[in-house]
Amino acid sequence: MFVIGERINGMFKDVAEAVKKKDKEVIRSLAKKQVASGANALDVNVGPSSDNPKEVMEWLVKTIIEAVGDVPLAIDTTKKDVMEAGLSLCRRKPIINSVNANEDKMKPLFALAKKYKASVIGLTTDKSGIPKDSEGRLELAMKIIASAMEHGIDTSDIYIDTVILPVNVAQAHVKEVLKTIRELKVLADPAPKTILGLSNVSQGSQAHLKPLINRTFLAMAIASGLDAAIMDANDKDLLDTAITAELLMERQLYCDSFLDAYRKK
Ligand code: THG
Repeated sequence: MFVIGERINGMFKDVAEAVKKKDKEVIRSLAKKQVASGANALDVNVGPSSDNPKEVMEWLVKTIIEAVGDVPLAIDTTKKDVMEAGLSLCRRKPIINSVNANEDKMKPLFALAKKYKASVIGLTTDKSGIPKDSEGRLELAMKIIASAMEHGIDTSDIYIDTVILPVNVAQAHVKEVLKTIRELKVLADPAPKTILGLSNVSQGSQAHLKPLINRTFLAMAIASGLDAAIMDANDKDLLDTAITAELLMERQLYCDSFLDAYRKK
């Protein structure tokens, strides 16, 4: 499982405050803690309320690199200039988070992916929003894969995000998302990687239920073939669940110390 830590996102109060006060220590310690917990990459999102998102992205990326230089970053923004500002500072192969299936979105961002040798997360959404079923999501996924190929991007550099919504308002979407992940693995050859913004699923649910919903859904998604997740890397039960689900799917050889063995790798 490729784990992208979700925590450096301006939607979290501590991050928004650190940005306002230019308090590097908060960001540095969030970066280090996620990596120590097992994050393979870190998501970086300036949050919804920033009025100078480009500067904030530059400050965040620089601060994170000071703390954990070798860790790949997922630059999480809808704005092209903010995206390029982040990508241009990355040392390790960055991840563009994200494009959707609109050609006017894909064209400039696939150009950036070539320029910075980045991987790309493709959301199965377009101008009409998020499809309600797996057929709609698959159609958009295939559009993204076809367009990537036209732009000379390898399918192995594409992560398809089948877009999970909060279960409290979009309950029927959950099984459609899982179905899309399963079908992507057989429909496209070579198959793209699949990814989810996991915590979306429990947004709006009661706080004590969120970790339970997250880890149950993650186990189901891994059983469906999920390769990567933007998630709470600091939640030890969640990571243990991911490791165990992968073990049960025979993605790792069994031994009694499988949790430690995975973390040592
Ligand atoms: N796909 C892709 N990128 C994404 C998402 C996605 N980036 C952003 C988001 N979705 C993933 N990151 C988060 C981070 C936090 C939460 C959800 C998704 C979250 N936070 C809690 C809440 O809002 O209830 C807690 C907030 C708090 O404690 O202040 O749920 O889907 N490609």
